[in-house]
Amino acid sequence: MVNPFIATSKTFFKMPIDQTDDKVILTSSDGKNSVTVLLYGATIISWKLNGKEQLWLSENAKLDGSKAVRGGIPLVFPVFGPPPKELADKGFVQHGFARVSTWELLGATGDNEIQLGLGPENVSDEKMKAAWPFDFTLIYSVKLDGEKLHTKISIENTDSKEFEFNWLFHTYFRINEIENTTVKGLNGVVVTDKVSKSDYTEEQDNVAIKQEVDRVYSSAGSNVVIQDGNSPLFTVERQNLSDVVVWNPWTEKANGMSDFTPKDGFHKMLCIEAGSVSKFNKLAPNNKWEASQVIQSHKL
Ligand code: TA6
Repeated sequence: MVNPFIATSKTFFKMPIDQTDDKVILTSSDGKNSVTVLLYGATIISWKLNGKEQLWLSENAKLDGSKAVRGGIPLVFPVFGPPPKELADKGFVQHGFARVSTWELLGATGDNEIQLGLGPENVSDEKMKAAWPFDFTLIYSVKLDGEKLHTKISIENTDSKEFEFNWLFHTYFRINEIENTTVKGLNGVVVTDKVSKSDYTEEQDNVAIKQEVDRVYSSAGSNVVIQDGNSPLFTVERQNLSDVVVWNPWTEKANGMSDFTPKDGFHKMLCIEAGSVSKFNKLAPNNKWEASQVIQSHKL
């Protein structure tokens, strides 16, 4: 059951909110900043500051509910990456059902924040629901705050049995040029590198991206900063999200994804993904788990 005690969309908005049948747009009172959320997957598909897009979205990202959105901020729950075999055998897909289910707009909870909800009744994929048969309530909050975007998740176990899960914000940042881009704040962090198929400790203060990168930085410390040369582009602040995934598909993998266009678009995007994915989180009945990320743009 989705929490019924949330302000309904009839709540008075101090910031304009426009809702169509498949998306909701929250605009700042000065009209300069906005965030667009597709109800499918509660996927943020646009975040604009002074009219300037901050996120990367593939030119042929599917926005019709036919598949997970290629870009923006897809949501990963209850499993990150390829599912364990016992789930895969039952039809569970990579990154779970949150990003491929249609969420409910619950309404505004302040003058610049909206909430969306997901429960088992919203998961249309019956195989996935049967493979992960738990009662739960997800409440997702999206808040515009000047040059910052706050995204917070609350996961409640409304079942009588404990369940375990991963959570991740799969954020596609729009950058100027990948060859000039580095990531600061990961030195000294243990890495599971899916490309080199090795584990190591990051030694670079400024991690450069010069080829396909697909790494889970576990228990990363402080904030992570995406830099263009010596200039900060974005700061990613995490609460209760110990891990950071760094992903750029580069040429071959970009060519292999039909919904990734333009094919050289990997030069203009970098995924820095705040999550809790290096191990499963256990949640007992009637307990809640909350986490958030605050992304700040310095591209103004
Ligand atoms: O977050 C990195 C990752 O797990 C990569 O391994 C790559 O698969 C990426 O997610 C995109 O996954 P998707 O299922 O959206 O194609």
